[in-house]
Amino acid sequence: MTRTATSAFMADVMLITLDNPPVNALSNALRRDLHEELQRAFEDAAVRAIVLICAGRTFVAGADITEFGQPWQRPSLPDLCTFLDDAPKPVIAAIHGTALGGGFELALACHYRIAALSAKVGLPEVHLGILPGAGGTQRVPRIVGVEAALEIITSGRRIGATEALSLGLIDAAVGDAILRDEAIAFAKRVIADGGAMPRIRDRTVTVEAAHARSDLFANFRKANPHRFKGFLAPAAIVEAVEAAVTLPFDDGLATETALFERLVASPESAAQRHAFFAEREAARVPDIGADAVPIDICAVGVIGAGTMGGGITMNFLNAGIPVTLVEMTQEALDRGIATIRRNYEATAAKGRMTTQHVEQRMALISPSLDLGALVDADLLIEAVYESMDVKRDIFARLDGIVKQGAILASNTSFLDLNRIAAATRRPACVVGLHFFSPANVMRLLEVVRGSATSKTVIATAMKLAKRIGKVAVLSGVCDGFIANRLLAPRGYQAEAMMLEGTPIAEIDRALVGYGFAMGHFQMMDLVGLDVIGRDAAKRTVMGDLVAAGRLGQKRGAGYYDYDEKRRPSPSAVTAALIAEVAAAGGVAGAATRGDEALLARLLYPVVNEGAKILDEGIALRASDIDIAAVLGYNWPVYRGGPLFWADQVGLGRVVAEMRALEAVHGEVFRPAPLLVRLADEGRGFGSLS
Ligand code: TC6
Repeated sequence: MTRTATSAFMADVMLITLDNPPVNALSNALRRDLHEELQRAFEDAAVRAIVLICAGRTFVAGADITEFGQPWQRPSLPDLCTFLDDAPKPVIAAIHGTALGGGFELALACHYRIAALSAKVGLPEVHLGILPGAGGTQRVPRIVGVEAALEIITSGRRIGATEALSLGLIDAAVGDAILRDEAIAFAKRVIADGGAMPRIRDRTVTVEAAHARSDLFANFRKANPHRFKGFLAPAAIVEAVEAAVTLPFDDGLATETALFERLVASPESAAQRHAFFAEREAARVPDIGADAVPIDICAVGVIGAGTMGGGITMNFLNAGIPVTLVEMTQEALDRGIATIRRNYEATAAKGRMTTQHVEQRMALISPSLDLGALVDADLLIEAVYESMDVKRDIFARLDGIVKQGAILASNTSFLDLNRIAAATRRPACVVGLHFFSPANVMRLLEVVRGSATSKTVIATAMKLAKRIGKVAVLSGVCDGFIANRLLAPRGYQAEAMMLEGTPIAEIDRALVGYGFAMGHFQMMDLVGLDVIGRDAAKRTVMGDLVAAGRLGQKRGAGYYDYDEKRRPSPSAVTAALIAEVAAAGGVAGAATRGDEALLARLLYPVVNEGAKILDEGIALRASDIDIAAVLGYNWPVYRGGPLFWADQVGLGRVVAEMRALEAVHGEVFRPAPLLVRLADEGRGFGSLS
């Protein structure tokens, strides 16, 4: 068995190198090997100081998440940190890449930390529904104070070396190339200065200062409600940090361990871990291997400077890739560019970027009214009006203009990509790149594979997605692709229940209670009812609302009435319209009441659609469908996505309840064959991977 930790002795200093690719996660094997190496170094009289350093691209990126849920093998990570805390000689952590979670906690249990200037540290456990369970909640407040610790641990943000140095989280920052030499030199200085072994656990100043401020924790919760809603971990983090203030160090650690154990066993954490791996798994396309070499994307062309085109453009500017932005009229072009600038300036005003960065990004745009300006682009993305004729026309024209090998992408959200591709003589170069609005914010990118799309093009799109900070999910061609098709039934059911007499506020409340940021009708009002395309031939509540000038939040009235602070309240006008439309359509039925019944009605059809999408081969795997819902539709991450959630409910129960709904509401609730098969076999979607 290869050892994951090895030692080399260099005059007084033992250099222990951790080597567990790809990210040096603290697996059972690594902890055991590290413990043995440390033990040897502690016992060797010739060793006077120890440097912990990592091979490969990063310092330790955390505990090994794949081993969660199994009992710890000894030494556990907290044991290892205590072992370091009790070390009889100075230990120095030398950090490059990212020291995250348990990796940073390991470094915090050392006496000193030296980092490469490009390194980042952080405690991102909150994103996995857990807390730093190896002393992080006890040590960080002892360094940075309680308020800063709460902010760092509940946000999970990564902290660059310079900031970490100013916060005292590390003791030195040095050039990347000289980290190893500087760490050894640091160790030698420590030896020369008498071998001091400062332990963070012994620091008391900051936690004692918090004793008198009992309101600190309540205030933090109040100031950050969005971090707490629905999630278990942030509240547990606050409790653990509070223990750092009120209890001696070892008792605080015991509290932290108990909270960690509770969280790691929770369905919420299981769901968040599922999302973590789903995000990474999505990048793998089984039939695309090393033979499909992605092409370099050095210049991009975007056609259409509207809301989508502008947002898409920003992704590339942010990644330093120049964009030629083409519109039909000067006015539309100017408006689009002004919007991009305004977005950047708003970010700068919040202190999240400098004005110099704003100008650098804006300078990467070449505006044009001429498709001919796209001749040198490696990738063209069409983001114009959703009309097959318009799109086919643009693709045919682009075909005559752009260079050989360029990729032609459509941002269509539902049109048949194969028909668009057929308008060109190079369908192998055509792909769908479906961004979600706002395109510069939402992390999902559906990469739509047409029947002729080449492997090179798919490989390029998947790689590019990562470069621009998106999570790519591969979709086959169908109406709505994965995410829109998946979520459409939720909207249909919301509207059906509305006509049957269920108050829209109750429907929305059930969705918000489940964990969505807002309900279906609130969402419609936010987007704007005039923006959402409707079947003009059919009388709908939405159509009537638009006709009455109730366009949504922007007009202070849509499904709801809004006050000047944009707070919604039920509208008598809407209620009357609903009753009229229901009567005109002859809608019968009774109101659905109670969150459980409402959620079954709203969300089981989504699960069912997911089963169909999977069975038809539109999605590669169940976890792709989950991550598309989480990242494209803000499905609450602590539910893991619709299929993971259905597994947790139990597919047997889902099918039984759907059959009961089918008896009342008809075919739309008929369980899909895959769902029935899995339920009959007592399996879940998770068993398919
Ligand atoms: C913790 O520490 C708790 C402590 C308390 C204990 C009491 N474990 O993201 P990438 C895999 S919780 C196992 O594509 P990047 C990942 O699945 C942990 N595997 O690379 C992928 O595998 P694949 C707290 C892990 O360069 C491969 O490594 N730490 C882990 O874009 C490459 O990953 C975190 O939450 C892990 N901890 O980003 C940090 N981490 O190739 C989580 C990664 O088979 N990790 N893998 O698909 C990250 O944020 C990023 O991976 C990164 C590297 C920034 C380290």
